[in-house]
Amino acid sequence: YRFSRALLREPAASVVCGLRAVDRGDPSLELFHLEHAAYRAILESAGVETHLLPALSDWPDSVFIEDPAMVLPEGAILFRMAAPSRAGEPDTVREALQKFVPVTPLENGHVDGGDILVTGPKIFAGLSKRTDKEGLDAMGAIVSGWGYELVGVDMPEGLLHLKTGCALLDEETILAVEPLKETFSDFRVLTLPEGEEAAANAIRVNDIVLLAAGYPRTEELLRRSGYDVRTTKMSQAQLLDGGLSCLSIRF
Ligand code: CIR
Repeated sequence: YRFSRALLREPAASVVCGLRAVDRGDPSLELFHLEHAAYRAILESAGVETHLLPALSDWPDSVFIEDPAMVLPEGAILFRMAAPSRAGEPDTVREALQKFVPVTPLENGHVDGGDILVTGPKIFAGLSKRTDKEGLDAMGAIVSGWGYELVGVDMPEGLLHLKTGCALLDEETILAVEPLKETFSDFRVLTLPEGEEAAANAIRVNDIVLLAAGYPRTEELLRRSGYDVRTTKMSQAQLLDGGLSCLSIRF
């Protein structure tokens, strides 16, 4: 959770057509920009140098830049994305990543970055609607060569990605929804208060934990547990099932 850089993607006008499991109305582009800029400013204030990539109108969900690729100290992996309207996104981040790390493309199957939780030498990966066994086998072949163990997680109902339901708070602590608690039996698990499960997609960035605004009991739980919590409005990304982790690739 110590990061010096992050890649972000400016929201495109087409973000109003972004994917969503349940339609609660289109996001407002103007508000999306404002919330995105506030998020970027918080990352900067946490000591992260941010790189904002230009908007891509061909890819409505491209603002959720965490999904097409991931970065480990050893290199980046360019995923293959299962959602047809996102399939071209991995190619759009290749060049930016190559400036910092060697890039290895996934050969088979599908993985979305939102399904990957790196906790250290152990990497958890959700088997979701977006991430399949073939994808994890292909990813496992890459990361095992770098010394990581990849652990597949069967997903509880109703979560888009693994990290829709959990977040790493420090090397030994994970914030998680109740159904994922067992998965993290090697960790201290802070369970989301009932009714605030949507707050699970928090991010630890250097000294702070960033949480979406509007979840007072989760905020209190984290503060009582000793974390320096910052909150930020995520109303527009949330309309498209997006959370804090999705808006950047941190490394
Ligand atoms: C999608 O359905 O792909 C986007 N509307 C939301 C992606 C959220 N990404 C994430 O949780 N990592």
